[in-house]
Amino acid sequence: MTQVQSSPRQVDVVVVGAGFAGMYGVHRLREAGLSVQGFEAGDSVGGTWYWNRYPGARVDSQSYIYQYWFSDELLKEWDWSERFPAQPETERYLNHVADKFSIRDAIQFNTRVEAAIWDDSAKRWTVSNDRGETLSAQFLLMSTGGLSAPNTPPFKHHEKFKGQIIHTGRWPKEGVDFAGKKVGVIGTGATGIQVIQTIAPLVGQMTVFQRTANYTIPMRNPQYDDAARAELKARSKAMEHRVHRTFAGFDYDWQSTDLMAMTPEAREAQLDEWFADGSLSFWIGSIQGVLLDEGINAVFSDFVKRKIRARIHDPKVADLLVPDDHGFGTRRVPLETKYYEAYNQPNVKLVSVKATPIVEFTERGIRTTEGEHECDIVIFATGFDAGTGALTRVDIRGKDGVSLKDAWAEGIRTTMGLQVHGYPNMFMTMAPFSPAAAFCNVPTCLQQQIDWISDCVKYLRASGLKVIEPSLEIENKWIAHHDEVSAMTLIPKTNSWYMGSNIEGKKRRLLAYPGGVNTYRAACEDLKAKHYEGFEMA
Ligand code: NA7
Repeated sequence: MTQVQSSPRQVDVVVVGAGFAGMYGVHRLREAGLSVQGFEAGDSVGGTWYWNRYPGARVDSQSYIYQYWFSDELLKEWDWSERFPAQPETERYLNHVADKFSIRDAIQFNTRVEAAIWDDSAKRWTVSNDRGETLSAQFLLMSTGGLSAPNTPPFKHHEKFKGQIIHTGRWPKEGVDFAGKKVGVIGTGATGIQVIQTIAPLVGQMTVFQRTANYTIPMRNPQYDDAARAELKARSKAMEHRVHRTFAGFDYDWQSTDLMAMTPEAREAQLDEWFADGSLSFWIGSIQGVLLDEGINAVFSDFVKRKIRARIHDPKVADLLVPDDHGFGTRRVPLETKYYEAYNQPNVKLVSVKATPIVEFTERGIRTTEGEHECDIVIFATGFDAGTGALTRVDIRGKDGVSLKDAWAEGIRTTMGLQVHGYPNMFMTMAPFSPAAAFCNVPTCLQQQIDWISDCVKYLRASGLKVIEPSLEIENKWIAHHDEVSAMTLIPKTNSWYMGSNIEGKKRRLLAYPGGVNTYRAACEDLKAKHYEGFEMA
C-alpha cells in the first residue's frame, strides 16, 4: 500500500536498481554533486549477478572487459581468476566495488519501486515504493536491467505439482540439493545450457524439455596466473578505449576476411581457427556478413551444426540438438562446456516440446503429449521479458498521465534507449533501441550510457536548466533509423527474446539497436557536443 505523505523527501535523483549500471549511476551522479537515493529489490548489490545464482551461471564476456574502467586503483587491485568467471566471482567483484566506493550508503535495499509519476507543475517525479514511502526527485534513473523480469510461462495446473519449481533468475541463496533427485529443466537458452551442463553429473535423473535447439560455441576458459593478469592489466587503458569503438563492445571486432572467396579447405581452416578461440568472437568478431547475408550465414550454420553433431552419440538425440529452424547468430549464441556430453549420459533424457508439447503439470511432474515425466524439482530456465519487462512493471506515468506500459503496448518508443518523449527527466540504461539491450558486452554499454546521462545532467545544471526531454521529431527519427538498420540484418527472421517473441502477446520488434556500439557511441557523443540538439529543455 502506498501511503500518502504531505511533503515527501526531496532528492535530486532516484536510481532504481543496484546492478552494474545502477551502482555506477549512484557513483557518477553523487560525484557530480547530486543528492542520490537508490532503491533495490534485493538485499544487496549485483543485479543480474545477485539474482542469477543458479549452478553454472557464468559470464560469456572475458573478465578483463566485463568490469568498471573508472578507477585505476580498482583496475590494479582486482584480480580475475579466469577468462570467464562464474557468478560468485562477479558478485564478489560488484560487492567489492560497492564497499570501496561506499555505494551502499546511497541505496535502500529490500525495497521495490512501484510507481513514478511525473508532476508537470513541479517538474519533478513522485516516486513510491513497496514500503509505503514517497519521494520527490528531479531526475529518475531506471537502471532496472534488460534481463531482470523473469518469464514464467503459465503452464496449466502448475499449482498441482508437489515438487519444487525454481526460476533460474530467482535462485535461492541457500542453494538446492540435487543428489538423487529427478530434475526437469524447461528451456535451453544460454541459462538452460549452463544449468544442464553443470548439474547433469549431480542429479539422479534429468529430463530436459527443449523447444528450440540453439547454436553454441565451446568455451575456452583458461585460469589466469600472475603473469597473465599483469599483462592484461598493463593493457587495460588501451582495452577501455578499444571496447567503446567495436561493433559489440568487446575487444574483438569484425574482420575483412573474404570467406566466400576461399577454397572450401581454406574456409574450413579459417572457421576452425575462429572457433578455437572459444569465445563469442566466432560470432561477433568474425565477419559481419554472418548477420547480413544468407549465404555467409549458411556457411557458419553448417559448420556449427557439424561440430555439434560430432559430439552426440545417439543420432536421434543429435537430430533434436542440432538447430533446424534458424540461422547461426540470429539469436543469442551461448558458450558451453561439455553441454552435449550431458546427453550422452544414461540418466539424461531430452524431450522435444515442439514435437510433443507440454500439456500440463501433474502432482508428480510434467505431462507432455507423449506421457508423464516424473520430477522432484522443475527448473524454469525460461528467460525474461527482455528490454521492456522491468520498466513496464513499474507504474511510470509521464506528462499526460499515460503509463509507459500502455504507451509501449502500442509500440515501443525511445530516443536511443536513453529517454522517452513525454517522460521528461527520466533516463534509462539497457532499454530498447540501444545496443545495450542485447548487442553489447553489457558493461561497456552501461558505462557509456551512465557517462552520457551524468554529463547531460551536469550540462543542465551548469546551464541553469531543469528539464530535458527528447522532441517527438528526434524520437521518430531514431526509431526510423533503428527500424531501417534492423531490416538490413537477418535477426528479425528468427523468433527469440531479441524480437520480444518469447513473451505471449508482445509485439514483435527488434529490441536492441543493431547498428553497433561504435556507431551508437558516436551518435551519443555528437548529441552531447551539439548540446542535446533536438531535445526540449527548460
Ligand atoms: P532465453 O534465451 O529466452 O531462453 C529461454 C528458454 O526457455 C528457451 O529455450 C525457450 O524456448 C524456453 N521456453 C520459454 N518459454 C517456454 C515454454 N512455454 N515452453 C517451453 N520452453 C520455453 O533465456 P535465458 O535465460 O536462457 O537467456 C537470456 C539471456 O540472459 C541470454 O541470452 C544471455 O544474454 C543472458 P524458445 O527458444 O523460446 O523456443
